[in-house]
Amino acid sequence: MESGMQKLVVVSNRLPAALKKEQGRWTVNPGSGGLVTAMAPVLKNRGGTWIGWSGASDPDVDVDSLLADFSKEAGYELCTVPLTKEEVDGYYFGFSNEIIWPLFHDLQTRCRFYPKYWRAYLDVNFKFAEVVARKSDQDDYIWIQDYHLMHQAFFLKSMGVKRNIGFFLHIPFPTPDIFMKLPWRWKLIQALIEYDLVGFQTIQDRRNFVGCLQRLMPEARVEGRGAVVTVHAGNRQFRLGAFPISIDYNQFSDLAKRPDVARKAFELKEALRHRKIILGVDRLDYTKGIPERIRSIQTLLRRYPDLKGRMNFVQIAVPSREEVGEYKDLRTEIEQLVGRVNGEFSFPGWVPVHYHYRNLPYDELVAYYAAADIGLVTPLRDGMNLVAKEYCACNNSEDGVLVLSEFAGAAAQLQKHAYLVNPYDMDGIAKGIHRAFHWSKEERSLHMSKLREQVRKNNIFWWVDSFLQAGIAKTLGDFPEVET
Ligand code: ADQ
Repeated sequence: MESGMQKLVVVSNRLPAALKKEQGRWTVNPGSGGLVTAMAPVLKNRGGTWIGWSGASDPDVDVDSLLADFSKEAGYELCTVPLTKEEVDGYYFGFSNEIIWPLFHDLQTRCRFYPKYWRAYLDVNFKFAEVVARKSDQDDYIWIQDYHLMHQAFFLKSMGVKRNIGFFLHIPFPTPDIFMKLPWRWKLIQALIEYDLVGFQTIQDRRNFVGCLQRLMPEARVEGRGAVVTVHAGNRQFRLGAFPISIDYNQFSDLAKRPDVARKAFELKEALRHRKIILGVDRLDYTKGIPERIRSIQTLLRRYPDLKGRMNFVQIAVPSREEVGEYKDLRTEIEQLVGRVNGEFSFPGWVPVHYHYRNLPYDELVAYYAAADIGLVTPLRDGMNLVAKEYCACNNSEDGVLVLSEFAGAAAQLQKHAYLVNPYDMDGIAKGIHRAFHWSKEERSLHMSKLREQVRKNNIFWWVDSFLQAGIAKTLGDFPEVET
């Protein structure tokens, strides 16, 4: 640990290592996402702790001893918040996934505003805050991740615990008209203004938050311009910022260059007889617009019959929230749609849609990215969307095209060089794909190289640095501009 640096305490719903029961035995599986990759060196250098739920609700598991070895190797402490099955049901599956997730993605009709969910959310947030209070001291910097834990600053203050504390929202923040539907809107806003810094993915999310705040507290005012501003609301003064999250660009680009991965990419192209590959990669979630995307492929083939036999659409769907009824229904809907489109167009030797419902190893995922001619990323709404950035990072040959939803946070940064589409507009997506097929090599390479430069510069390490700088700096200096 480097001396003189403020210790960092990261708090998220799940720890970066998950406990899983496999064949009757509990094992620790390290997480591999971008957040873990970016935070690990920072936690190691500054010294730090990551607090979260381990994924085990079984009272007989000795979680602490299971995590001790992992902590030693990682170089920072892992600390678990034990949760019962009932708590997980109410706070995670209930409040987080059935209220905040759909509401903040503008899908209010999917919300179940049950008061018992709200109570469970508060109870679990209080439990987390008790652990944060115990595991940190006044000089530490506390960084709370995401919508499951919006009440941390509020509860710490109510306990009389003083901390410098920041919050980052990974999902969008809705407009006032949508946010005002939340029965607990006032309490949530009151909780969020207790942070010293609240970070969003885009400037638009930040504007939406200010809009909601001013509906509820008309006297609230914003001072400053640029990526980080100061808000005065009642007796509170705090910072708001836009920090678009990103990926470890080099890790993806280098992996795509590795000879075995490049060979895999070539084998994929060969298996598909060097037809154009259109690729979709998502967690199986209703916000990702997968059914709409498959319908747009159907439209594409109906409108442009010359493409029959000349392209393949590959959709990789990563299993997610499988125990939830709505997600099971979505899976069925997608499978039926894939069947319908393949039934309508296939002929001997050609099946237009290839659908994979499984967790691919990373090198295989990267091989798909590297092989694809078009990255088709069309969420109905998304905080950022890392798949769009991963696709660009892996496209070392710079001859791919990114077709991107205008409602993904990533569009704010990538709009100049991606082909932007409305994910609800099947004709528009079909037209976009058709146009992208006809871009010249020069055009593709010009746009892709610009996209890659953007992702390489504003990578995940830049994201961590800029948030911490905004959270820890006493005065607001010059913050890198964020594209709106
Ligand atoms: P997600 O909704 O999960 O994240 P996204 O940003 O697209 O969405 O990230 C998905 C991640 O899953 C990617 O990093 C991808 O590589 C990974 N993945 C995809 N297929 C995989 C596979 N087969 N095996 C393993 N991993 C796979 C939320 C918000 C987003 C926001 C992120 C980060 O909803 O808007 O971008 O957090 O803030």
